[in-house]
Amino acid sequence: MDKPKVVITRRIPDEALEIVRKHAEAYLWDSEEQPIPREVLLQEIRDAAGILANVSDRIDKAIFEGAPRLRVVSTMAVGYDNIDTAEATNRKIPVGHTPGVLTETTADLTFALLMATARRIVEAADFLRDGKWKSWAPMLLTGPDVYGATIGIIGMGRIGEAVAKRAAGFGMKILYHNRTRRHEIEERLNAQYRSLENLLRESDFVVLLAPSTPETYRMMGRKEFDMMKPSAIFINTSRGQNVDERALYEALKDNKIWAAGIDVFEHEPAPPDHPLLSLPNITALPHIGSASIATRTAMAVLAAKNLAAGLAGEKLLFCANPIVYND
Ligand code: 8YV
Repeated sequence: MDKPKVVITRRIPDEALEIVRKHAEAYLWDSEEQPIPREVLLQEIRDAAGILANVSDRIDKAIFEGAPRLRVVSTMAVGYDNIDTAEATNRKIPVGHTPGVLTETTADLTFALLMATARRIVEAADFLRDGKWKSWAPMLLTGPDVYGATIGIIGMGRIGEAVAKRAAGFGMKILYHNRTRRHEIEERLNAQYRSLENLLRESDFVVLLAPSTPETYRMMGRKEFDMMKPSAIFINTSRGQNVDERALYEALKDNKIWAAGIDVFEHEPAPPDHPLLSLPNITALPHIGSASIATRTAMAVLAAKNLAAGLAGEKLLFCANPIVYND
């Protein structure tokens, strides 16, 4: 019997590609630099039974309408805000994603960004490389301490908890805000629940880790930045859509907050002339939260397994819309 066709929108590690090729004929957009053009995706999806996508592919209604044979969508990410899951659910198409395998790696990067922003590590490395190190001065390149400071985590899911664990190791006071209270984390990590407003007012580091949903769209805006301490640092390793970038720009420019470290933008890839990149008090990264070799490989393998399960008519290992399995 002929294998079903699938579309893979990016070059993925061989291990994952082998899993896909066991179960399907793969159309592979074999590039790490260029995203698959929309017209190529629309063309290739017409007779495909599956798609292995990632965060920068918009899997919207037009894609579903143009893919009458589609049986499974699998994304190599924990977040699936780029996929019209409501449309997938209407069509009884399961959407696979990759939670769990990236938790610790993303928490590492979140903490690295927090430390880099506080201790001005990128700026200091550039200072040295640019030949600006002429003499030692007591207050040269100084920043706030991380050890013993108060961290406020917005979004206490898997990654939030992993960041809290790291914060505990740094002797930090841990505050959190979440849709639901997590009593077990409060006990285990000595974390304290706060309203969003109180968290913003009390924290030295505000770390945003909420998923991107209609409710969290631009949840950090002018009002929220105004509530933060002028000495506070804002970190975002979730989604750019959760932040009003203009309000962040103004808060940084007018020194309403001390600095920010961000791994995500509302529109990615962000161009080099993005206004936020013109500011001295921001450390910005190109969405590398989960970018360790082992984790990206594990994500690709899990995405391939979700795809294979969907093609075989089996339940996905991790499904974003499990409602499709209800009768
Ligand atoms: C991924 C992410 O690197 O998993 C997510 O939701 O944002 C990152 O871990 C990215 O989505 C790659 O597709």
